[in-house]
Amino acid sequence: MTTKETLIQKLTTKTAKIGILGMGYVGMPLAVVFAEKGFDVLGIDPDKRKVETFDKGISYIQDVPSETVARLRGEGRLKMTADFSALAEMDAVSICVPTPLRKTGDPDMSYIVSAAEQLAKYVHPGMVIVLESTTYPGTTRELLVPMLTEKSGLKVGQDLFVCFSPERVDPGRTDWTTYNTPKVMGGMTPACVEVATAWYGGALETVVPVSSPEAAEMAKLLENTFRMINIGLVNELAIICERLGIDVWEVIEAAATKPFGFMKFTPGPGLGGHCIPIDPLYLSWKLKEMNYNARFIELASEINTNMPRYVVTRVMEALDERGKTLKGSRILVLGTAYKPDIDDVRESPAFDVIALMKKKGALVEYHDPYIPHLHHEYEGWEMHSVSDADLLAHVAAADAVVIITNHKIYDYPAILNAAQFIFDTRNALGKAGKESHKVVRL
Ligand code: SAJ
Repeated sequence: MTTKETLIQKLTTKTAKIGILGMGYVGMPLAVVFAEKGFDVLGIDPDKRKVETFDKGISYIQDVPSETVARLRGEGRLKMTADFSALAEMDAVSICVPTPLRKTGDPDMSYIVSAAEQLAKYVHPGMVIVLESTTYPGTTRELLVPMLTEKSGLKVGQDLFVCFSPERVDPGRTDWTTYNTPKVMGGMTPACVEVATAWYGGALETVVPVSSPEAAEMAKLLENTFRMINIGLVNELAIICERLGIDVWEVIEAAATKPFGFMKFTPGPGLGGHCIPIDPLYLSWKLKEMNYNARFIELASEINTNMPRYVVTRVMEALDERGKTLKGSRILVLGTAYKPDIDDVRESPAFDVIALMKKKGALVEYHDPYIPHLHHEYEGWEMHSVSDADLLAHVAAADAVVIITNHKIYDYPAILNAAQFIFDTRNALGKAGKESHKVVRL
């Protein structure tokens, strides 16, 4: 049997040893899916605290229950280590490491590079490697493969099989999971796709092969750039409607009654999260290298990035109309997570709104039931959430309440009743907000 046939046999009989490099919000759910389907899985992560927590049978990932971790660990089907040398024993490895932005706004490829450096030490014939981290088109072919083959001399498509398969994990979502979300798979060669499909197809519901790693890398960027640009569109629509004296929320609801050819997005105080604000900039960065300026992406990103400043300007204008200045006013920000009903603040526009209002002399507090503490990475300030028990008292005392994140858990009628004035960036108050003289909406 050829190397490929032997590896496919190990994968289809689930005797292959699976390594997941990077056990975060992508790697851990993927490791669990493979282990649940009968593979022998080893999670490899340099963060010893993650390994220690795992070894106590505790999950540190919101979407993976601790009982699942404890059970799979107890059955010996899922283990974790911080020791990269374990890669030498692996037949199949998924790379699920972060791809953030540097402070300069350029892609930070350091996690992929260090993962590839570790893998290069232990890569061997009869191994399949799948990169899942969102990145610019060309990363697999131009960066990962050379690092894996230059020293080892392995031949891709013969004794080493390499693919790109974009992660589509949406933390907190329960309808679409790692198991049932279709998985795009782009291989360096047809044999690579065949091997990776034999592997992932044995655990996930649907694998969608494409012709190259670049096609798979670009598919992911299209998915999230599509969202970022459309959010930018409705954010600009909110600015336009305000100037025209038209209710943008009514306009969007009306447009959303169109059963085809339209997809609803809603305006907000800006773009948060570790995907939408970041992924499109990986694409525009790559294109700049080729002297092509992705104007759509740049413009939408500019509009989204400016939304926090626009919100603060609108709050200033609304206070002015009420005979108050932002300087010296008590402001209560409601909701600082980057989207409703989760405990993640990464890139949250709340940071920008709060920082801008502080700079203008406002006395800013916040409440978020999911975010007890805020630390501004660049400006260094720290804040603690107002307690749930004191929330309504602080609402009443504030010259302006600014709703940034519309968590479902809030008692909006009580907040509306207690407040002097509310600036609602999410239409969280709905019809009651539209009809109240105490409320201005984005
Ligand atoms: N946002 C708006 N208006 C909208 C939608 C989102 O202002 O109409 C804002 C959110 O408040 C947030 C940011 O954009 O600050 C991103 O929101 P998101 O709903 O896109 O949530 P994310 O960042 O968690 O995106 C993830 C992505 N999943 C993956 O990359 C695997 C994205 O592709 C999903 O479509 C999205 O979840 C989802 O649908 O929940």
